[in-house]
Amino acid sequence: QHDPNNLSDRQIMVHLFEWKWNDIADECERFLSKMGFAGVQVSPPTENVVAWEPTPGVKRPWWERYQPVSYKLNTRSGTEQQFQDMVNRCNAVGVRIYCDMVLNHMTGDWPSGTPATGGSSFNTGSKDYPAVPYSTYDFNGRDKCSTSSGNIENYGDANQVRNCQLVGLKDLNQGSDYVRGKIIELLNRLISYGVAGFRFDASKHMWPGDLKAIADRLNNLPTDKGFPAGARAFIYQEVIDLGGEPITGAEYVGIGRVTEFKYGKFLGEAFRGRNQLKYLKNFGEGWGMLASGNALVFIDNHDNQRGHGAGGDMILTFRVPKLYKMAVAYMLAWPYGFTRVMSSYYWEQNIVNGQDKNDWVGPPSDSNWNIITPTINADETCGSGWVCEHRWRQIYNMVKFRNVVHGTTMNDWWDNGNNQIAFCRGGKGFIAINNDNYPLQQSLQTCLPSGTYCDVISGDLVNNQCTGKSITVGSDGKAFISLSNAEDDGVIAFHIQSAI
Ligand code: AAO
Repeated sequence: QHDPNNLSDRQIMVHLFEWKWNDIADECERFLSKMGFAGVQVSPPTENVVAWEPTPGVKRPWWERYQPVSYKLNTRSGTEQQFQDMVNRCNAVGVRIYCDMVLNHMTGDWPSGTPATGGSSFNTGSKDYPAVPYSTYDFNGRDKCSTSSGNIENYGDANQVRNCQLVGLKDLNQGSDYVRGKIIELLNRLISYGVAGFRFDASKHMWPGDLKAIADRLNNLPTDKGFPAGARAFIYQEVIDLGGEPITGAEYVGIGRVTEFKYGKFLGEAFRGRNQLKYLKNFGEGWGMLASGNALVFIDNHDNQRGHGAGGDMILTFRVPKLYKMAVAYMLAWPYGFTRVMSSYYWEQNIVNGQDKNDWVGPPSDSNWNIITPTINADETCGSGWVCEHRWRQIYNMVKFRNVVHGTTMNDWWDNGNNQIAFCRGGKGFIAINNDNYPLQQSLQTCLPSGTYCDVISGDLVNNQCTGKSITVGSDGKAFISLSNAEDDGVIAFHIQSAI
């Protein structure tokens, strides 16, 4: 189902990667609701392996959460009780919770006695996960996977990709009624708590027919948690499709939305100068991407911001802040897909031969490896190792922009033939971006009523005054836009609610 079950005036989700449930509940109440965020993608809630030191020097990596041991809701993010409390508190302020669900597999190989975050035991040699329970019969075996390693060796072979192990992770057989039943039971439990939707991790590695059978048997969202009668869980599936492989995202659009990885890669290329911004005039379907209503889009995700997944070195992240804020602003102003904003923690990179040796580093944590609560600075930004891109003014003000212009189409496109662009949204909002190495100085058609507007990138509208730049729109709808390439930000944006 493609509808995020969002309030109609809230159109953006944020991925609070590795946040604790209590902290997310606080964030819903003190910030996300106020700023108009529709929902939060939370890290996998299911019990996972405790990866003390899988290889020397690697301790409690973030990726341990993608190795489930059971369907108990006990992780470094908190307990089942805390999870339920978060869902209730966020729903109460109109912010939805979307869970990252690892349904394709269980753990990789671990020595016996390896602990799990909820205290469950498991045996990877015999593929026993008694806390679910799953046993060896519930996994794809030699009958289905023909590679000598038992792992996916060739993404050109769709059968391998679905029936063999992804990087050694024990591959559940979603074709089995029993496995389907366990997965459905888990998802329905989350739905009963008030969860509004799911990210299906590693969907490429599951058969679309199996996912459809599972999705069809989910319960309606509960009316006693505030959802309208008959509402269905939102589903978005992680399928990396950059072209060139037999499995396509299009195979999955009947079930729900699909992560459109071309989006962030193409924008990365454009803003990094491998392409020109003028070509973004028809960004979306015109670029060979999924239909807008089938796409979940983002600039970076938790994988490709650290070299996992897909997109390579073209992906923009918080480490190139000026370009990143420009790309996020473009995404949030552009009418395509349902948008997701990434919210990261910081880690020190150690690049050796083009690869980050620290790509495993987990979230900020104390000496007992408990995740630390983000601190909030006076200017709304985060501390204690949390980057919180969603709390950067240039980003949260564009969240508001997207909400304000929602329902309109793009009009009055302008470009200078290179990397200066501007466009309007149906009389409600205007944006200009300068990614050339010279100033933008131009009188442009804005589509907004005459008046004075605050630029929401350099500042805010406070007490009927602009704390940053202001822009005057004349009776002809034109405004003089001045945006130097030397400024901190390469964007000017304003909308009807930033009018003085
Ligand atoms: C960890 C260790 C492993 C160990 C394993 C088992 O790192 O060394 O073997 O445990 O003990 C995360 C981490 C993994 C981690 C795993 C489990 O990223 O490192 O393994 O948790 O703890 C594929 C999948 C995609 C997946 C992505 C990372 O298709 O689903 O790999 N993403 C999700 C999650 C992710 C998570 C998992 C799945 C597993 O978001 O966080 O893994 O739950 C091609 C294919 C893609 C494929 C990539 C990477 O992409 O098309 O489908 O993604 O390769 O293998 C160009 C191409 C592009 C290509 C890309 C990379 O960009 O155009 O198509 O190059 O070659």
